[in-house]
Formats: sequence, structure tokens, C-alpha cells
Amino acid sequence: MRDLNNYKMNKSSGFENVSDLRSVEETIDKRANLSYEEFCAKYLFPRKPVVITDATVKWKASQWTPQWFKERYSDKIVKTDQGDMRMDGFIDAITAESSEPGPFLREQPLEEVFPDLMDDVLPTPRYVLPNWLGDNYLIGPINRRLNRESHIEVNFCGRRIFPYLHIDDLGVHAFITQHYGDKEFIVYPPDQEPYLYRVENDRFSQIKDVDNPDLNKFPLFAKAKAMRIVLHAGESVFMPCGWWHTTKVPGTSLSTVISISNSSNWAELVKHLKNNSGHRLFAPVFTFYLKAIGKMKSLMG
Ligand SMILES: O=C(O)CCC(=O)C(=O)O
Ligand SMILES: [Fe+2]
Repeated sequence: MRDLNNYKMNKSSGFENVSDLRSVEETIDKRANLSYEEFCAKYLFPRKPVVITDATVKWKASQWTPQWFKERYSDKIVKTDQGDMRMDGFIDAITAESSEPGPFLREQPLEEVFPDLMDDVLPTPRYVLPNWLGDNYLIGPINRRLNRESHIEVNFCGRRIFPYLHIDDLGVHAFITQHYGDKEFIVYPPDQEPYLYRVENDRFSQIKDVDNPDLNKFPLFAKAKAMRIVLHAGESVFMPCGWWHTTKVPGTSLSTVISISNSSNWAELVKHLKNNSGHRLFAPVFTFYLKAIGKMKSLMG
């Protein structure tokens, strides 16, 4: 932890380097050459996060830079959280020195925004397989919901705090890879949820900035114990389902996210669909069906 370039966003909106972080009781392992068997036994099934430093070394995406995107896609229009922008203007905005958060190209399927770059994220790391999100379930609404999450997504931004402390949708695990720049993850194990002020029936916390919480409004948050890691370019983090997380980015950041569902977390996906399907009549049938499919797929390995 201590050798990483840690930083925090202070109240006056700037980042400052900090050498001593809040004490944390546990840390997140950082591994290279991690066998798939050990990944499953130590991290995937026990649902423990891990940073993997060499999962994507063969990806051409490890060469991505803001300048390369600016040159290659200068007049391409991209959808940011501040509206549609030309790519060259977007890159200028996320590489500029500014205390205001710039635009964020957030959670956009790579396949849709940069379809010509799908080869840049190959080969698929073994750690994200099998992935059942892209499979055919023979039922339109289920296919649409699951297949939507099966796309690798891009997150490109400048210096900023991720807009919310959250758990991921649909009970998926996330495999997040940093291609350019650093990103700090602030992570809370599922047992910390009582202190995180979850918005009712939703997957977000009411706390916007975990380093500057309003403790008068959210007193229990003082008890919440976070783990912190800084993900550097070339590194990936496995974020298990149910773990609360948010991120802080000190400069320009290019990263991608793969969502994962398989026998290790299928029950969460089924529970999520049951509670949020909007098909009250069909929910029990879908639930039964999906549970059965999960059992079958697990048996097939
Ligand atoms: O990459 C990040 O900054 C956070 C991504 C994330 O947590 C998400 O997309 O759900
Ligand atoms: Fe997330």
C-alpha cells in the first residue's frame, strides 16, 4: 500500500498527496502469474477482490494513450455525461489541468463506440470465464437484460471522483483494467453495508464523497472500514459481487470493465432479476427457469 502513489480529493476540490492513509485492517492482494485454479479457490468463489498485474499483457489496449485516440478518432462524436462531443475536444478536456471535473465517457460498450478496437482486448483473460451473460436464454427479455451486460465497457475521464459509491448491477463481478493513468479504488466488503446508507431498493449509497462524508447526516459511516488500492496502467482488479466501491482518478484515465456472471454468483443475478423484473406474473416462472439453467450450466462446467 505505502509504496503506491496515494492521493485524496480534499474539500477545496484539489487532490493532494498523502503518505499516511486511514488505517485499514485488510489489504487487497496483488498477484502475477496467478493460476486459474488458485484464482477460483482464493478469490472468485470466496468473493475476495484481487489485483492482477499481468492478466492483459497481450492486449493491444495496453498501448492506448489519449493522444492516440485523439489522432485516430479526431472528428468522431462520442456521448459523454456532458453531452455529445468530438473526440479531439473530449481528449483535450480530459487531459487539461482543471479543478472542475471534465466530461466522462462512461460505461459505453466498446463494441458500439470503437467497434474497430474489439481485437485490442483479446485474448480474453481466463479469469473472466466462463461468462454466462452473453449466452442465449431463448426468452427475449432475459436475453436483452443479460446480453446488455456482456459487453466490455469503456470508462475514459480526467481527474475526478466516480459519481457514486455503489455495488454493480445484476449481481455481477467486475473485472476492471486500467490502460492509461492511475485510479484509486475505495472498496467496502459486503459486511460494511450497514454503515453505508444504501438508498432503499437501489444499489447506490447516499454518500457522495467517501473522504468528505457528512457525519451529522451519516454518523454510522464513521465505522465503515474501507480497503484502498491504486490500480496502475496494465493492472486489473477483480471486484466481486456485493462489494461496495467507488473510484478517484488523479489525472487522465482510460480503462475498461468486463462484467462476469457464472456459477460463482448466478444466485445473485437470479435474485436481482426476481426483485427487479417488472414482470410480477412471470417473475416466479423466470426465477425457476433461471435457477434450473444455472444448475445445468454448473454441471456442464
Ligand atoms: O472504473 C471506474 O472508475 C469504476 C467503474 C465501476 O465501478 C463501474 O463501472 O461499475
Ligand atoms: Fe462498479
